Amino acid sequence: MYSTDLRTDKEKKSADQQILDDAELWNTFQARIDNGDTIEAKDAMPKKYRQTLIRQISQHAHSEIIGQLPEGNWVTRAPTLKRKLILLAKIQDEAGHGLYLYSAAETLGRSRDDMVADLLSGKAKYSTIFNYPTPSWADIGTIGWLVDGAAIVNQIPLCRCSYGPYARAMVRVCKEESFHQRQGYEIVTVLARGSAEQKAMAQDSLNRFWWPSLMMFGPSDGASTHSSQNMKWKIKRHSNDELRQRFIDATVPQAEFLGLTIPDPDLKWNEERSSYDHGDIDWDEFWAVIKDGGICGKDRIRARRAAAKDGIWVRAAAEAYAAKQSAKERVA
Ligand code: FAQ
Repeated sequence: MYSTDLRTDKEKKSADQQILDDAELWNTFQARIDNGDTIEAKDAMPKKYRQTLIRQISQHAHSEIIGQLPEGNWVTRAPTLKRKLILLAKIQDEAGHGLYLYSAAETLGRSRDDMVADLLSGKAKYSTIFNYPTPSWADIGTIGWLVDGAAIVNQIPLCRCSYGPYARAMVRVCKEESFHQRQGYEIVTVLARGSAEQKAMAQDSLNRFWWPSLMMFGPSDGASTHSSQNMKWKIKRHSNDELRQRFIDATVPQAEFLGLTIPDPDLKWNEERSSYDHGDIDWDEFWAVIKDGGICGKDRIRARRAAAKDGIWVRAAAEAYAAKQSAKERVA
């Protein structure tokens, strides 16, 4: 229904002819990347570059859309009217991020309908973090603090990604994520400074979300299939482990400031590296959540399928309205 592929049919055909799959043309493309050029939608590009971007950007879009669900769980139960308004605004921001990202991916030639179909059929991935439940109000604070915090660390470098439409979308997304992170940290601060029960609620939430937040950065570098090529193409600017370490180093002092304990007995400041050493991440859990959807995967997809079904009449009405408008314009 919606398409932001900016190319005309003729341009699409000529870009197809130019798919840069032989070595010499890959080199030409690589030289542009090395030169710091920004690649735009109408530029010729290797098929693999296009495909990897469609994969990453659509997964990212799906994460933003599915990411509304754990927070949506608390809209009707937010403790005050002010908290409810802030939460609603944040969830709407996440929807907006999903839409910019689907639009950025569409410039590469895949329609939003097709990408959403992949999500609803269970074919497409989205971030594992959103398959964890949010049973307490503290989880809303922890999501802002840790999940948006991790998202910022991962996404700031994406503002300099080689693909222009993705990089530009990321600038606004990161500004909004920054507000989200602060509001989450503020919720956790209030709880950590509140009654013993409230502090325990904040600690329990940190205990449940710490390790899944570290998994958001993807598998360790040795197991990351896409990193090496994506770093050559400047889609990625830093490895998964580098960004994870950056997040840990920034977040540990924030937890200490609140008097909360990071649930990692092996966490230790390493003077030599000027960085924290940390315990082993349970990669079996990570891969199991990807494969089976973890605790909430089935519910998440069920909720999106219901939303797609309930929204059929809205999309039909929008299409009918658009058709009427363009008929009117033709007459005028
Ligand atoms: N979950 O080779 P790599 C947010 C997959 S947005 C599930 O290292 P890559 C906002 C990966 O797809 C959060 N799958 O992959 C918010 C690949 O599988 P494939 C989302 C994962 O792409 C806040 C395989 O593992 N952010 O939080 C995950 O080079 C609060 C091998 O991995 C983005 O999407 C995972 N965590 O690096 C919303 C940022 N990690 O496709 C609401 C953009 C890896 O080959 C509330 N994406 N996989 O079958 C990226 O930066 C990258 O795609 C990485 C993964 C770093 C996520």
